[in-house]
Amino acid sequence: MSLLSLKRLGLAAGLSLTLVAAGCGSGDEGNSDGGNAEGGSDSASTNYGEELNYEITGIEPGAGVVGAAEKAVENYDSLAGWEVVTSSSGAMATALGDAIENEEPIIVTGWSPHWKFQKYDLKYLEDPKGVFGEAEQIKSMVRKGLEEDMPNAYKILDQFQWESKDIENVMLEINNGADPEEAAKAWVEENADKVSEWTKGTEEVDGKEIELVYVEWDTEVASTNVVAEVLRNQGFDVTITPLDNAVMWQSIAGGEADGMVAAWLPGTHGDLYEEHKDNLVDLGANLEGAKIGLVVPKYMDVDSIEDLQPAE
Ligand code: PBE
Repeated sequence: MSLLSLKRLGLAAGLSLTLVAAGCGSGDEGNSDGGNAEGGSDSASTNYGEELNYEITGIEPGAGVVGAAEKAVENYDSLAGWEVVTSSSGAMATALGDAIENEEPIIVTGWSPHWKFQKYDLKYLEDPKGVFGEAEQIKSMVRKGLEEDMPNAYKILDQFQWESKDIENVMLEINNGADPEEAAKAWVEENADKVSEWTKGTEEVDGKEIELVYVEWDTEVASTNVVAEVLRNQGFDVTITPLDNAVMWQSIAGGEADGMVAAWLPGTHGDLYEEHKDNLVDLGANLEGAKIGLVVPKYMDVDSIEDLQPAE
């Protein structure tokens, strides 16, 4: 679907809903029965809960954003009786695309950077209780002993650092059908200046084996493939292994894998970091300004989690 027709969809939906969109956002906490029967005087009066069967479209069960969404269900009266349905990042993206094509409501566990914000008109629902946290960093973690064993790889992982627009370019290419390794290769070729900052002060090696671990989230597919490509260009024999989130952390702390660039902190993976921080090496941020939350198409007449209606 073209961007133009998407915009038109959004506009049509926006117009038909404007009439009922008066005065949003008065925080009526504790008033859990303030839903459908109020005549639309307060928050958005479309009962999306009913239309959505009180379901939030989640991703992998181990993802931090799924845990945060479950916490939101517990903490917001407006989400009483809702459920976070887990699946995979790919299934979530498909469900989002289908809903937008049909101009239907949907609420997903979302995050940025992500190509979906370039492809669709989306918004984060306001989170007045701060359950999803503030802006985050994506950090790199390596196993203890890597610096001594592979100083050049350690230095590259330590120096790896880019911006949202960089990773989003790679993500968009992959979403448009490029093989992740090819997309990474192309980005590395086109961004030689940036890459040379990451390899600065290192020497090439001769086929030394290194294993990076990640989770198959779109962000991490992009970043891990780019770092792998840079290491390959320096002579490393790189394996990248997709794992469940908790297992990814465990494998670095246990020294089975060498490194990862997929740690979302301080919030999203805060509990995993606390559990493993004494057994790994924190190399700091590789990206600033990441974020998680509940994400909806802009044509939905809802701005805050508190505007939703509980199941009863
Ligand atoms: N994510 C992408 C992950 C971190 C990276 C937001 C889906 C999570 O929720 O754990």
